[in-house]
Amino acid sequence: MGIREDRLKADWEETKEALECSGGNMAAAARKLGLAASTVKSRIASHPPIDPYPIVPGKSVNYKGNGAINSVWATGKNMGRVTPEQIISGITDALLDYKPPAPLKTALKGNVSLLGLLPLADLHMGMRAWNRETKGIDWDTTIATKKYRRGIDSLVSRMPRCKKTVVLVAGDLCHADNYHQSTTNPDSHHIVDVDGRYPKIFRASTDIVLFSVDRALETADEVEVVCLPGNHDAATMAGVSYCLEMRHLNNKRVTVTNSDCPHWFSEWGINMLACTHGDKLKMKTMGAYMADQGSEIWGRTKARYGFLGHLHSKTVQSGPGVQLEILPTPCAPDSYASSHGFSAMRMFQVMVYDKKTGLRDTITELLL
Ligand SMILES: [Mn+2]
Repeated sequence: MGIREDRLKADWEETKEALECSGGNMAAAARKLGLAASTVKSRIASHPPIDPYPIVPGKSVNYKGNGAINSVWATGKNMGRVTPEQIISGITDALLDYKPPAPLKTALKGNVSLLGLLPLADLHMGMRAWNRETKGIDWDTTIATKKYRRGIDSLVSRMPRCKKTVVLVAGDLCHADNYHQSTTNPDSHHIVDVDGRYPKIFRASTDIVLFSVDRALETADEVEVVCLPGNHDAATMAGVSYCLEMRHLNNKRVTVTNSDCPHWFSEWGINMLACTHGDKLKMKTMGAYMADQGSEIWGRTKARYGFLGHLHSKTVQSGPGVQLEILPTPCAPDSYASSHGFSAMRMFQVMVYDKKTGLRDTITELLL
């Protein structure tokens, strides 16, 4: 190293020391050295940074790329020299006491214990609604089919793999049960708002159940279709359930429980499941009816769930030994429903039951 280099090095050392002592203040460092500020500035500008992590007590310094001080501001605390190694060490120390949770045990070891329950409650296929009259949304068979299919697709795509899925047609699959545009009981004179001719309604009603069964077969080893009559569709349901039987006659993965009896009981491990449409057997007697007519299943099970349709508004009630639920409907209100103020949120839902632990999940899908 030559004399000039020695001199430059010595100049920088004294400048650096003065800067450090004056908190990085260039003017103060110049005064300390008895030099012009421009001289100190020039020494800084011509020298690369020596220490990338300078100690600046009580101050924070921002350096330019060439090592010159860009700005200095006071800090509330002297952080001292902090190197990347110290940062790494600090993080490591902080994590020493952290114990990560044990990996979750896979909830789905196989699928032997899960049952999916997909209710199709009060779909009222063939109903027609005019939004100016109902303040709801326009509704007809085409709209219903499109929205129902989309909703069922979304639900089934979120279901776990199940050993079995029950497609539970809980009554009122269609709106009018005959060519006279009335509900099932001709004496009720209940003429309803209908979209299209009866065969069109029958076909749309059958198709949406077939679609649901096909979808359910994608996530379950076996599918049971349960067809229960309602007050709008008792005759139609007999035909629809027979169509389903014929369609799946040779399919060992599908069984059909037809609509001969308006009540359904079933058992899945500790679970008792039951359903009726709810126009005749009401919620207040559903639990007692389950215990009476399903006494053997009731005796073997611990988690009991009874479902009803008809009222279109999701309602859950826990009674002695059983949880009862009125299923929601994805159907829009017609003029009758809207005039009575029936406007519950339209939705599908699917439940998943475990043989050993009962109700495990409820998955919902709003139809907006
Ligand atoms: Mn009904």
